[in-house]
Amino acid sequence: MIELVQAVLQGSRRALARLLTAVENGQADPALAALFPHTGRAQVIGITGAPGTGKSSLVNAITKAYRAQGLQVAIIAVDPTSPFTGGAILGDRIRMRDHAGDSGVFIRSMATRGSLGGLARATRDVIRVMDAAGFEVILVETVGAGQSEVDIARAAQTTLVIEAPGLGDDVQAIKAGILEIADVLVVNKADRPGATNTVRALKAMLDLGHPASRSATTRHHGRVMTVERHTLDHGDESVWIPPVIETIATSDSPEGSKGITELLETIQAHQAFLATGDTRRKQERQRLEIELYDRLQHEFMERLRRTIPRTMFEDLLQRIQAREIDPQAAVTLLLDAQLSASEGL
Ligand SMILES: Nc1nc2c(ncn2[C@@H]2O[C@H](COP(=O)(O)OP(=O)(O)O)[C@@H](O)[C@H]2O)c(=O)[nH]1
Ligand SMILES: [Mg+2]
Repeated sequence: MIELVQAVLQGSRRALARLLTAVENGQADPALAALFPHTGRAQVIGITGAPGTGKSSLVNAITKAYRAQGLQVAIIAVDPTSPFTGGAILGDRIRMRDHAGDSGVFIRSMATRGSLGGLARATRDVIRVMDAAGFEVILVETVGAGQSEVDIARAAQTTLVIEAPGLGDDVQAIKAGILEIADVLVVNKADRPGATNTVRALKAMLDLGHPASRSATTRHHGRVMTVERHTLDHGDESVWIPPVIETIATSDSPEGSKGITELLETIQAHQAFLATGDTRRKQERQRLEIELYDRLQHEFMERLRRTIPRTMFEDLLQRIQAREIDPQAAVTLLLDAQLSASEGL
């Protein structure tokens, strides 16, 4: 394992692929511990949104743009709805042939094999390994549908939420929770009719979410930039208001691709915003806090399952249903049993 870690740190792509497989199988804890001091350098960008909005196409376009700047890019495509060889991921693989033979691009697809929570944990680990392997930019594509995707997106420093016109009721696809995690809102397929309406609807939703934004927002070339909030209850803390960017991710439309440069500049602006004062450190701390509790909870339940016989759970359930004890009392009994079992070890 130590040799594998060394090889990954020295940039071996083959070692990286092998280690990632071990990570996904949950067999790489010592390697992850050894790599951890080498993490925290990469720019992690989450790309989330409903299926078909053009996330993979955008990832492709963004990757090209970063490669043109000479940056090494890792891509993680997370699709919880897809079995391991599922259609979406297969499609992505084909699209990613664009980058075949470029050692500055590394692509990894992930699909759920167990719980969605397990997928979120594995994704965080994969991000770390790629970070330690020296990738400057890590793009994480997730299907924005539920809480777990939100958790995955939270692993990113900058989260792009992708919308597209013509996918049903304008912004209906965007749920409030998804909007909350957006640092940048992207209306892709700007070549399609209805894009302007989608932009307008998103901006209206943003104004609702950030009541102070209308008055306090400074506009720079028509774009919403970082603002100072001047309301009494918020002090004068600097706030990021998510800009809305229009893009065309595919280059085969008559107009060619559009908005990619602006999107990269906006991501850069958000990273610069994070770099001001304490923001990045606070954001990372919050991220680590969520992760710590998540891992603790998971590990604790695992230990409980390992030490307490299945029959005890079933017996307790029966007694609860028979109204002999209440659920909280059962929890106390389980915790006591766990405690005495671990003391007996
Ligand atoms: N017209 C148009 N089509 C696009 C654009 N971006 C992506 N598409 C197409 O939309 C479909 C879904 O794109 P994909 O990137 O797979 O979406 P994902 O499911 O969000 O990853 C594909 O057929 C793309 O070629 C765009 O900007 N304009
Ligand atoms: Mg996709």
